[in-house]
Formats: sequence, structure tokens, C-alpha cells
Amino acid sequence: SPLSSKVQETPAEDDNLIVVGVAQVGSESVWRSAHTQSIQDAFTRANGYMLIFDNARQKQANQIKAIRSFISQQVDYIVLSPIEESGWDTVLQEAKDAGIPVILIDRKVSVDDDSLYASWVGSDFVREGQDAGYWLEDYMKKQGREDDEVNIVVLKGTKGASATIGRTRGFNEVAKVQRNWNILQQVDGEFTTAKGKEEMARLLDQYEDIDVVVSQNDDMTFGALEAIREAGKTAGVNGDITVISFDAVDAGVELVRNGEINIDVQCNPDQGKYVEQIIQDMEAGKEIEKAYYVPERVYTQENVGEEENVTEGISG
Ligand code: GZL
Ligand code: ZN
Repeated sequence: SPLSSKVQETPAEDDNLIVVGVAQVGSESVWRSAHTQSIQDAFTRANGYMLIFDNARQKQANQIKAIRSFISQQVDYIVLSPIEESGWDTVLQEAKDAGIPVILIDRKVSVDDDSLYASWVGSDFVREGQDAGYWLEDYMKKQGREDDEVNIVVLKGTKGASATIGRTRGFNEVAKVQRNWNILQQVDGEFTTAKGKEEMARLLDQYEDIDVVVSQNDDMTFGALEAIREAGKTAGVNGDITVISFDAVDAGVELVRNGEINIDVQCNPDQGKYVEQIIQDMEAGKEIEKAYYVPERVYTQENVGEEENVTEGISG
């Protein structure tokens, strides 16, 4: 029979589509899913884009492979959420040599030459950590416990991630000037519910008096709350253990409403539209900033009912 080689139709290349390669961290958390959704909502065909999306499943090597594949496909822009801050100089130089602008989203890179990326959109992670620390300082005062020993455990996110580095630095800045705060342990909870639960259970075994848990994302907090319950303790408002969380995904804010989480420091995942705006500006030859911070707030018992009081738009 004649060779029926089915000729692979190359997709009709609409010249005027902007081709964007996105190297996403993975799908490790509820926050990450919302973040991915914001990217997919922004880069639609209707908006004039062809989106090539890669999920690195939490491995930097996969992100580097994805970037190299975007370069060989000669995309117009590369958007990267770098899983950790180091290890990017070589592959970003390759993108630069290929004349493909790289826009960072969410997390940051630490590179010698910051011309290796055009711009960054994300959260002020150090500020988030400080907000958590200042809230705890204020809360202890309100509770009349400013002179009590406060035993704190910290569930950290994945090693080397800007969110982990920033939240840890910001909280530690406040903690180090509190005479009576003891940070018993800071452990890697990997931003996941399973690991957060496992680590919290281990800490509850090890210490009979934990007053506060600082959990660097809601997914870990969901696990920590299970571990606290299984240890026969209570969490949140009027609980044995005060709970400080980050991300403020919908399910996290719900737990603030019902009192299981005392404060949830928002990390705004709605970043895709800001990166799309930057690309529009670059297409129009406009000057762009090196960094854009997305608007964020914190959720507590007092303000959880309030409307989103963040000002729309990014601050350069
Ligand atoms: C923060 C983001 C973090 C979230 C986690 O901007 O990088 O990664 O806090 C996610 O939920 O895994
Ligand atoms: Zn105590």
C-alpha cells in the first residue's frame, strides 16, 4: 500500500500573533493554579497571542529546558517564574543572545547582570514577612502578652525561592527585636499540604508549648491545621496556637472568617495581565520599569469583611 505518510500540518502561523513562551514553576499549590489561570486569561488568541505554556513540575532543570525550547522555537517573549533565585545566568544569556526579551513573574532571579531580564512583576515578599511580624507584635500587646515567652515555629516554602527568602527575612527582622519571642525551629514545608502537615506533626511531638505557627503559604497551613487537630490542640482565635499564613487564597480567607487562621497575608496571584501590559508597552517601544509590585493586603478577624481595599494597578 502506498506510504501514507500523513504530512504534519504546521499550525497556520498568523504573522500578527505575539508568541509567548511561559515557564511556570509547577502546580504545587492553590495559589499557583490561580497564578497560572491569570496568565492563561491574559495571553489568549483573542488578545493576539500564541501561548506556549510549560509546567516544570517544581524542577529548575525543566524550566531551563523549557527556555531552551522557547529559544529554538524563536518565540517573541519568554515569561519565567523562577523556582529558585540562583542558576539562571547561562540560559538567560542564551535568550539575550537570541534577542528574546525575558520578563520575570512572581519570583525573582539573582544574576550579576540585570540586563538579562527586561522586567519583573510580583509581590514584595520581605514586606509580606514584615506585615506578619508587626501583626504578631501588635496582637501580643492587645492580648496583654507582650512580656510572655512566645514560642514560634516556622513552616518555610521551598529552598531558594524568593517567596521563602523574603518572607523569612521580613519576619526575622521583626522577631529579632522582640526580647521574648523564641523561634524554636524553621523547617522546610515545601509549600505543600502534605509536607506542612508532616512537619507540623513532628514539631508538635517535639515541643509541648508552641504558641505560634508561621506558615509561608496556605497549602502548608491547611496541613498544619490538620496536625494541630490530630494532636488534640486548637488553632486560631482563642486557640492554643496562633496561626499566621500567607497567600490568602479563597479557602485561606474562609478560615480567617471562621477563626482558624488569625491572619492571612495576601500574595496577589493576578499577575498575568500586568505582564501582558508590559509586553504591549515593549511592542509600542515604551520605556518600562525594572520592577512592578502588585497590590496586596492582609486579612484578619477585624477586616476580613471589608471590600478589597487594594488600589488597582501596579506600583513601579
Ligand atoms: C508566591 C509564590 C509562592 C506561593 C506559594 O508569590 O511564589 O509559590 O506563596 C507558591 O503558594 O507555591
Ligand atoms: Zn507558650
